[in-house]
Amino acid sequence: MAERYWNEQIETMPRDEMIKLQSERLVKQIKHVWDNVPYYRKKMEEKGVSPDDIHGIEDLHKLPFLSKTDLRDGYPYGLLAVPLSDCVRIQSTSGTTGKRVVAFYTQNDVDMWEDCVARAITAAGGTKDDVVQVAYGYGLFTGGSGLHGGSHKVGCLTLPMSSGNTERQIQFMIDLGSTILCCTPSYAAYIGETLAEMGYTPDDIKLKAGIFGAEPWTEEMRQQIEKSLGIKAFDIYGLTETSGPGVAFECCEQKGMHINEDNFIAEIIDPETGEPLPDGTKGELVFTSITKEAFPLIRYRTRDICVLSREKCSCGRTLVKMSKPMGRSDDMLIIKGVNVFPSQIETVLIKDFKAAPNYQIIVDRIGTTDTFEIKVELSDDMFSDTIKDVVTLEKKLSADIQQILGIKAKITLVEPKSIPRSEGKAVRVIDKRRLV
Ligand code: DLL
Repeated sequence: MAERYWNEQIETMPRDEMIKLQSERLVKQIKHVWDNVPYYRKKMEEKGVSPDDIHGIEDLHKLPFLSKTDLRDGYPYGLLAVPLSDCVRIQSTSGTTGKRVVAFYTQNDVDMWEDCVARAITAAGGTKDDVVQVAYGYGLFTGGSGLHGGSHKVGCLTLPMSSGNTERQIQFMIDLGSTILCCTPSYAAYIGETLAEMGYTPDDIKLKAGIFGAEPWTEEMRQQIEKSLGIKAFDIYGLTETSGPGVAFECCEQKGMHINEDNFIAEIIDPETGEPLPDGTKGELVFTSITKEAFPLIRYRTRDICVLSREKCSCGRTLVKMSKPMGRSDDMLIIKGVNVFPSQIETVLIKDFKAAPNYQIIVDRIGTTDTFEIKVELSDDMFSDTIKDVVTLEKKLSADIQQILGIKAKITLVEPKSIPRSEGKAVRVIDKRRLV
């Protein structure tokens, strides 16, 4: 089947034309923030740069970075670039520490955002004939309203379920024939688990695709979700600060996410030095939003670690691709001096368990020594195995974890269903060291 695009002209635009478009928009955007946001003007003046120095994307590196701290300092209106009366929406991050970040949208900003999500839904095979079940949380979180708006734009029949009430999700899915499910990957795994518990198989539902994001998930988890729901699972990326989901989306190749470059210029930098790194190098993702009116972000440091690739994609899109984020630089745990990303642990667990495991990473400190425990839930099948089998599994997990991370973890196997399920972003790490 021929690949379908939401905006073919943009999604398959030749590179030189895209650079020209980005450059024009960047020049305009820099003038906009200089004229309307004193905070930006001050930061630019401190770096000795003015709009006269910015002629195109080749000058991007001259501009100062913006971090979450800047957004918190500017809370709530400090980075607003239009009169508040021109704004039609506010969304906010799910941050649990410190002040939340609030993002503002004009009607044009909402239209741009929904257009980006419409591209993602189309790339996942969505058309106006689809029934889209939105099981991301609604409210200040951008997941629900973002997918909802994109689904409307495509003309899909939209089911605004929000997250939670999983049995009811499944009942509606069956009764109303949902064909596309949108939620976090951890919630998709939970829905798959509940479907089986309710005595259904993937043949009893009409789902064909899922659009999952908002948290890191591994290839192993993708395979497990695809199997449990009988679908093709697509990744979607975004953050509140840059509008929400839809900054980047996966196509049929399922190998990296295309960044909507006509709206967001992506860079990879060395997180330590801030130096831009070439495509293909792992580093911190930085975005400049070149079309947003109300809340433009210039060189915003996402903290997400990934790789950009400009290799030709079989879907025909020319938009640059980002790899799945390999964790956030601020999510990385340092345990006994070793860098640990929860996704590394998930990969091992799924490999050894052959299924999406439910797990929790617990880090603590006794005296000056870190303790590192991984609680892993046994499946019903394993629970009925002999003690000997369970001990063997525990040993294998422990050895595999040590091999990947270079440090030893205490593996604790726990009863089925004893680890809390997630209906939104999963909380995998309990770092008790931060509490003191
Ligand atoms: O999570 C927006 C979103 C909603 C994206 C629904 C996709 C789907 P925040 O709550 O501001 O916004 O969190 C943004 O979540 O910096 C990443 O660390 C992480 N994240 C988002 N999408 C992915 C993904 C929404 N596909 C932060 N894979 C980002 C891995 C992701 N991490």
